[in-house]
Amino acid sequence: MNKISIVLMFILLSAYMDAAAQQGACCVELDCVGTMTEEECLILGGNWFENEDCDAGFDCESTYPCGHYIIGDFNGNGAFNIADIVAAFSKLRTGSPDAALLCECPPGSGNIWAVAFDLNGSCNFNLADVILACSRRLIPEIPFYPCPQCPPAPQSP
Ligand SMILES: [Ca+2]
Ligand SMILES: [Ca+2]
Repeated sequence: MNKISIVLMFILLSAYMDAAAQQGACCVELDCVGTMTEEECLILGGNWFENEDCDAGFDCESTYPCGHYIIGDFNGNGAFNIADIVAAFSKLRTGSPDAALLCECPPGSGNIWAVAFDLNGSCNFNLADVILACSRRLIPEIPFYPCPQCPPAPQSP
């Protein structure tokens, strides 16, 4: 091995060590459990956010878009209307389109689904939700219930 390749290896190795030592915030479920390397965070089963710091008040909940939706808003345009019902029904019948917001719910469960279109609080999306949405078009008083484990955040005024 000549000198150049030894130097090159050293540069590559130090770059690798730098990358490995990069610190970030580690969110396990929605708790910021510490500031560490990506590898350490993965061992804990967390999600890692480069250059963020738990001690500086990094908010894991802000990384979870599933708290920010309007119930019934399948297509993600910010309101519930007939287009959402059509899209949701089409998804059940033909497999598309996907909901605008697909969320892992409960957080950390690995179960990713159309959380905004769970209207009966059953924590899944199926024909019962579409039927409830149709009923609501006819009788506006019919309430929607979000999945209790992944409710939408209160709307800011
Ligand atoms: Ca909509
Ligand atoms: Ca449901």
